[in-house]
Amino acid sequence: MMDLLSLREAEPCPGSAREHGHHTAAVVGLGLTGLSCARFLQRRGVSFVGNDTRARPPGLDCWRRDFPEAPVYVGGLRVELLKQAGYLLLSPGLSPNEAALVEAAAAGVPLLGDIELFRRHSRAPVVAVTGTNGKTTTVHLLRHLMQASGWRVGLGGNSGPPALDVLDENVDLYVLELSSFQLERVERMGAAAAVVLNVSPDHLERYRNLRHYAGVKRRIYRGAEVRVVNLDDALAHGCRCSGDILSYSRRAVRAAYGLVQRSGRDWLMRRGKALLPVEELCLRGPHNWSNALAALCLGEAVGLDIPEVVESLRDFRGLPHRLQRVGERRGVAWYNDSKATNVKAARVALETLGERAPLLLICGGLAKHDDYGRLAEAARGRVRLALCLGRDAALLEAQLAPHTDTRSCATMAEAVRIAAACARAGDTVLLAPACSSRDSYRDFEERGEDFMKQVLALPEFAPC
Ligand code: UMA
Repeated sequence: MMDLLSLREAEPCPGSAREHGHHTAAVVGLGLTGLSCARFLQRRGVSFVGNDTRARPPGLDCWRRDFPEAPVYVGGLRVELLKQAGYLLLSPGLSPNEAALVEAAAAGVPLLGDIELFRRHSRAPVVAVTGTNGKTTTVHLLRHLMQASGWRVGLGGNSGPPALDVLDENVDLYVLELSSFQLERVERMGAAAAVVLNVSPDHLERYRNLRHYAGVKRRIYRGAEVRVVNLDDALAHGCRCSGDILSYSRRAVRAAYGLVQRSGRDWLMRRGKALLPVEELCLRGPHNWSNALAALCLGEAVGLDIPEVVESLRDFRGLPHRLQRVGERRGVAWYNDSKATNVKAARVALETLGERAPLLLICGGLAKHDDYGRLAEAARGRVRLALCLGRDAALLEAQLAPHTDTRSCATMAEAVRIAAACARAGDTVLLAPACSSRDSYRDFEERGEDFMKQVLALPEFAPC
């Protein structure tokens, strides 16, 4: 039988599962990842089937158009089909506790993810980044720095494009953003450099507790040549793995990279030497300075000349929907942090922007297994009015009401209208939902775009 797991063979061999009328691979989940797995298998001439629990998964039409030869089954997992496959390629959103998957695994069918496949087939070094918050900013910043130095960089993973879609690009280095869901199915990442940026409660519907979630994140360090370590977050770096360590911290002086105060200004610092004042970065807030320190460590770990590229930090403008300054209207600043989908991220936004101005907060959506009392704590003394939206608006209102005025809004348009009417010169209006967008939107990006659309349509609005 061909080496099913390495999949380096293009053709099925005599005696293979395919010859017996079975399929080599079963792609489970017809979302973005499932489609990227199918493209990968098709490029290599491996036969496959598709299966999804949903009656109309988002990738179904695309599957039927692009892989007409590959049978597809929707509306439930087919345990007999899965047990006959050579291996399963699971999408990250699917819990491995699904009964059919447990049964297939018990029958000896390997359960892989797209990242494991990527790892086995990539021919360039990989930098791997995970963390509850800041992953996307860090990977884009790292790519920006590497490109400024002439490196060809393939970027993919959790914030897209799916990793397997960038696998065949001609690059010097891959930078992968990885979620805990993706890391569940990775045995040994073997990255050139890896980091867990931070760990705070998220996805606790899938994990037993925070320690379990943190442990899954730290799988990213397995086999790493250099472990980049955030000394400010104990949950992020406790790991008994081999490999060199490169550390950063906003506090500890013993870290290789950190912050230092010189003449009343905070500077990014490398081994005691000041690099750049943080106020010259477009990225705002201490959490983003941490992300910048992580990107510098990762760059150094793979051979980037940091003093040479440090100037390029200045022109990295950040990413949409992440504490993005939208513009100003009648002396009121407007920010879009739709990506703040959990309490920790929303707290960071409140702490960062609430330093300087009273806030009007737009929040809500689909609440997570999170401590919304902690959001209320951060709102106290900072938020003048909270406008609560979405399915769990009442839950957020109940938590916030002891600390600030609250209003419930039916739509984003209504929230923006009320915020515009109530804001006074010197205030800041901030969208930081602390909730998933999935009750009303496709994703946080669609939610952020809706917010921006409403805001940009306000009379006299001056965009950035
Ligand atoms: N689903 C089913 N039945 C199935 C398969 C999936 O109900 O048979 C559901 C899942 O439970 C989930 C949804 O469908 O609610 C999407 O799951 P998926 O695995 O099909 O998702 P993809 O479309 O492949 O997108 C995934 C990542 N999504 C998740 O991990 C949930 C995307 O990250 C990622 O961009 C994409 O792969 C490419 O790598 C998004 C995300 O929300 C941004 N990630 C989470 C996060 O950042 O917190 C982890």
